[in-house]
Amino acid sequence: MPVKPTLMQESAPLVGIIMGSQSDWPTMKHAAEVLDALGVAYEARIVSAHRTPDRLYDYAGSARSRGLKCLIAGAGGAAHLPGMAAAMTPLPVFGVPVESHSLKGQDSLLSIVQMPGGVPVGTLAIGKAGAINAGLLAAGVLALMDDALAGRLDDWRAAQTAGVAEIPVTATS
Ligand code: RP5
Repeated sequence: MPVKPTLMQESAPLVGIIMGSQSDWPTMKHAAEVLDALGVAYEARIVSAHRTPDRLYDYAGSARSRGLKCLIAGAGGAAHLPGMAAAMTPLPVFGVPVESHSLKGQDSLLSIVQMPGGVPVGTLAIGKAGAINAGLLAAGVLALMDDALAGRLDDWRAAQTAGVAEIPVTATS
């Protein structure tokens, strides 16, 4: 099966999307899609706290100096990635608990959310909703300093509101 590479954007990335495994991408791609829709430059990388600790050290340690403004980190199971990233960068880190097979992501959620005071990870919902909202939060942070992006975010929210029907319908099969 042909492999579709992650979208590479022209401008320098402002958001780093990292995940512990290729298997996290079907979840984390939803954060990328939100950033694409809002015109926010990002990069996506597989960086495992357990399997590639040196890559994590290099990535998180250089994130700010490379111009990134925040990180979105997704992992499942014993999900140390967001917390370890937060330990090594002062950038805001948004953690996405990826749904695991055995415990349905409750393990991921608890291992990401229970950070000690002083090393924050802004933890989102388990799975797709969390990834989408991490993308929106990252965009919201950047929009504080970018009026054009703030306008695009307003438009995105208005479109979402306009897309909600007032009257429910029964689907025909
Ligand atoms: C974690 O282990 C990853 O974030 C992933 O969610 C989980 C399973 O990884 P794979 O065994 O599918 O590579 O580190």
